[in-house]
Amino acid sequence: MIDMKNVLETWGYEGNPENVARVTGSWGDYYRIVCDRGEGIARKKSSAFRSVEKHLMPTTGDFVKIKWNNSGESRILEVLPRKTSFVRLDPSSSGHKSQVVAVNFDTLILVMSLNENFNLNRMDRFLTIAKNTGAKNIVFLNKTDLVSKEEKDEMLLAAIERAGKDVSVFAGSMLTGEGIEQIKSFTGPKKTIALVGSSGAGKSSLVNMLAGEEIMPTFEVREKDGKGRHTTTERELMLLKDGTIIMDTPGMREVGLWEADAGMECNFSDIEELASQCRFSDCMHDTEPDCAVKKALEDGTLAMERWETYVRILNSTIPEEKKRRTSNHRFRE
Ligand SMILES: Nc1nc2c(ncn2[C@@H]2O[C@H](COP(=O)(O)OP(=O)(O)OP(=O)(O)O)[C@@H](O)[C@H]2O)c(=O)[nH]1
Ligand SMILES: [Mg+2]
Ligand SMILES: [Zn+2]
Repeated sequence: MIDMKNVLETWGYEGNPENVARVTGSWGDYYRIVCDRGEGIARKKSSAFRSVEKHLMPTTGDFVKIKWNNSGESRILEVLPRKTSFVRLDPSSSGHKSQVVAVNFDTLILVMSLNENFNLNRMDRFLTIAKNTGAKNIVFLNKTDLVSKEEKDEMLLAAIERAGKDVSVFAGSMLTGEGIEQIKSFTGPKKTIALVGSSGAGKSSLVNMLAGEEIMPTFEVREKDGKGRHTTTERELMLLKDGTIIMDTPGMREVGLWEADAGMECNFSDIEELASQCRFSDCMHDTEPDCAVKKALEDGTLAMERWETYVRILNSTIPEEKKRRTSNHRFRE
């Protein structure tokens, strides 16, 4: 028999578990919850959420206050403050709405495969958000079995360099198990790990490898371009036998930005530092004299590709953020 008294604690909750549950999945208006009373289905108490913004609605990974119902649907009364959250722009809203990808995680793993999916600019865009969350960030370069040792080393080195010192980057294969030990050094009881990345990168394969069994369906990528088929369609929070709590998410083609402030500073601090050395504080880095950015681009100390990434990222942040930060940048797109 499972010790029902401490269920919520094994799902990562540290406070008083009375009337608290964790959301482990959601389908439309229905949520799957787990708490010390057991596992159940819940819906929002509508009057309690009438004026709550969309990104603060209950979502997979949340701890919520509930009114438990032993014989039917429980009611969600309130979302408890989130320890961490990974939020992106909702691509369908042309940049006006945010979308919560994962909440209450201790470690965020960006899974990127070493085939056509490998893209350092995309990694940058993920990390720009990830560096804001306060969680430990990992980049896992998957599918080493598909590339030569030299190719692997080259891509690994480039990714380590680009990710910066606070991010752990390693490579491996969820076909051969290479790299799983390194990932396991971040797993363990009561720790929540969230997986993000493109469809087909191998997020669900990683879950299965950690679980030691096929608990998530996976599906082969398209042969012609290595793109995934969006096999995982809902976010799901699972408890593994070793006590690790893991969240699998559907693949994201791209990640918009939101609240990218601090992340931007630490990821592009060299560029911000450069821009601060221009003669004019409102320099457009165009025709102005003594422009430090232009000079660095000319003498090669700032790579054009990196500058363009920076401008493109600024271009995808929320409108207010964009206005404030990019009023002095000229866009190439
Ligand atoms: N060769 C090779 N194939 C792998 C590796 N890891 C995963 N795959 C395969 O890649 C395909 C996609 O893997 P999934 O785990 O379904 O990818 P996903 O990131 O969960 O994709 P979505 O659920 O669509 O977001 C599957 O056919 C896996 O078997 C690896 O290390 N090497
Ligand atoms: Mg999947
Ligand atoms: Zn300038």
